[in-house]
Amino acid sequence: MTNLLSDVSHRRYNPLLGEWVLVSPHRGKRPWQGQEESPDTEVKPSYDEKCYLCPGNTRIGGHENPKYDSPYVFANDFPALQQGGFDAHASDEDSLLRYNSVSGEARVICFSPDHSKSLPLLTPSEIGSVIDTWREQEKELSQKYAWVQIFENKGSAMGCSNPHPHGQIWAQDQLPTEASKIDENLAAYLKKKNSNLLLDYVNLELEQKERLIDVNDHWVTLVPFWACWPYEIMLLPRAHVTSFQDLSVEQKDALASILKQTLTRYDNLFKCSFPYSMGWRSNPFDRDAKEYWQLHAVFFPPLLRSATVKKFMVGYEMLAEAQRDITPEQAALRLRECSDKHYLSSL
Ligand code: H2U
Repeated sequence: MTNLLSDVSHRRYNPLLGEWVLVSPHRGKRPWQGQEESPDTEVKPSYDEKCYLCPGNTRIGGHENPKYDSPYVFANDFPALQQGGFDAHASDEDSLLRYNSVSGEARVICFSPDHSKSLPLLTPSEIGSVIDTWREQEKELSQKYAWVQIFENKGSAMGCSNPHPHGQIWAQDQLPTEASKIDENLAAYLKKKNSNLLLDYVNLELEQKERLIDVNDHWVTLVPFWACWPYEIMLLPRAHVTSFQDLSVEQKDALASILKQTLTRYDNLFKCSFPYSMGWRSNPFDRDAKEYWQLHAVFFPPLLRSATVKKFMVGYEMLAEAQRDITPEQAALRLRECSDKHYLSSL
């Protein structure tokens, strides 16, 4: 079937979001005279005195970072979410001018004290410490909030404001829009098939093999059948795991290892520090959702043909439906063919 889909326009269905994506494989050959990005190939110093996130430096709001030597978390100095919300009733549900209050927190996590690193350049044990921090943060914030969003914007092409290796954690008292759609679709699948959608999906991909990138005893990275972004990736556990709280030591170590392996392939694809927005989705914490949920991460990188040519989600995508050029199968093949030894390690 995917042979047939490799050269003709077609639509694919994303069962998590309940949305379609238009796939146009033949468009990869069109010329490009538009904007080009500056690839991030700069080798940075281990410490930058001007960086707001380096150990010992003063942040923009006047707070001083400790001289940390492992992942360091602080409350975002410009939080998008505030604790307590505001003291007013939500608007009438039928109103065209609908609103409600929201309460939450936003934190920043520095992955490493070393300014020159990124996740794939850390050792598996250092990545393991980042995973431990994600788990601790999730544990604490899930006591208070329904949704804990762990994410990373990497590279200026994805709006990252600082080159120091870091991510963010936002938590809020109600499910945000994407999480709500996914929760509904996963619950509906369980009701209809008496099965867990993402466990069924990972098993199907392990059988078909066409969209896999890396596989180990506990985890799989793949380009989802319904991917929108050219080199979009999904990282899935092979067993039923609903949040970071469920991870065994073996699963955590295997996660550090597959993150390093697949993110190294990303950097090797265009020989640059590969930009992306990535994020984890754990089960919501305000309901009994464990049976139908499955912990997973998604990576949305903007680059399309080279380190300088980016995919724009504009016109048709903003007005009608997401669209992609190369097929997910072609993207997975290209990533599989990249070495898992980082190009900088041989310089
Ligand atoms: P991004 O690179 O994804 O923008 O994340 C960096 C975050 O760090 C951003 O949300 C925060 C910004 O508000 N920040 C501080 O809280 N303090 C600072 O001194 C610099 C940046």
